[in-house]
Amino acid sequence: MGIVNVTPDSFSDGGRWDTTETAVAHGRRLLEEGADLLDIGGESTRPGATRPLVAEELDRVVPVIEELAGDGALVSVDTMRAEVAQAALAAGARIVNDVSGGLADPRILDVVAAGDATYVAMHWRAHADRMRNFADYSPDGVVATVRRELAERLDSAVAAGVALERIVVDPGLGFAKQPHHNWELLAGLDVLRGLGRPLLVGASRKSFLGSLLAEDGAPRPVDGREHAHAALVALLAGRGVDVLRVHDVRATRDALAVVRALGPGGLGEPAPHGKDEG
Ligand code: PMM
Repeated sequence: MGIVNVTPDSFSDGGRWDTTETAVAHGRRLLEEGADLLDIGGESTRPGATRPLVAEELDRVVPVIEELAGDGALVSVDTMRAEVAQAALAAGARIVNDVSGGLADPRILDVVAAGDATYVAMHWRAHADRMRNFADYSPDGVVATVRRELAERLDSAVAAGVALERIVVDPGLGFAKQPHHNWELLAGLDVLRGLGRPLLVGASRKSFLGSLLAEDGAPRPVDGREHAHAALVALLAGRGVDVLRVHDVRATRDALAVVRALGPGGLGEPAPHGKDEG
C-alpha cells in the first residue's frame, strides 16, 4: 500500500504532494514502482496536529481519488470521517482506512457497510493533539491491550453491518505509543493474528525508527529511515503481515524480492535458480 498524503503538514511528507496534480503524479509513480494499492489521505495524524475542516479534507482527497481510481488503481481513503468516506467511495475508492477504528465518527461504519467496502480498523485512542496522554498500557501490557481493544473495534464494526471478512486490523504504530510499545507490538504480531483477520502494518518513516537510529540524542531525520524500514519489512514478511503501508515502495519491493529469493520461511516460492549458478 503506497501512501499519498495530500496534506500540508504530515510528519513524513507534509507539503510534498498537497495539490491534486502533484498527488496524482506521486500516486502514479508509486504504482510504477510496484504498489498494489494506494492510500489517499487528507488529514495529518502527526502528534500534535490540528484537524482540517471536513470541506478541506474533501477538497484534498476527492479529486485525487477520482483520477487514480479512474486510472484503474485500487484506492483506499485514509479518513476518520463518515462524510469523507462516503464521498471517497462515490469517487471510486474501495477501501476505507480508518485510523480510529470507528471511534472518531461511528457513522463511518454505516457508510462502509452500505458501500460494501473493505475496512481497515486501526488501534487508536485519541486525536493527534492529545494522543501522547494515552500511551499507558498497564496492567496487561501493550500487546494484550491492543488485541483486546481491536477485538472491540471488530465487534462494533460487525454490529454496524460491516462483513467480518471485509475487515483488516492494524496495531497503529506511533498512535498513542511510546517507541518501545511499537517494538513490542511488532514482536507480538502473532498475538494480533489471533484475531483471525488480515494484518496491516504501517512503520514507514515513523519516529520510533528515528529514535532507534538517533545519534547524540538527535533522532534520525525522516529521510534517513528507509534502510531500517526495509530491514523491518524483510523480517515482517515471514510473520504473516498481509499489507505494508509504505512511503518507499521501491525499497519495500526490493526487500520482499530478497525474502522471496531466499525461499521457504519467506514470503512465497523460491526464485528459480539456473543450473549453472551453483
Ligand atoms: N499511519 C499514518 C496514517 N495512516 N493508517 C493505517 N492504517 N496505519 C498506520 O500506521 C497509519 C495510517 C501516519 O503515518 P504517515 O504520516 O507516514 O502517513
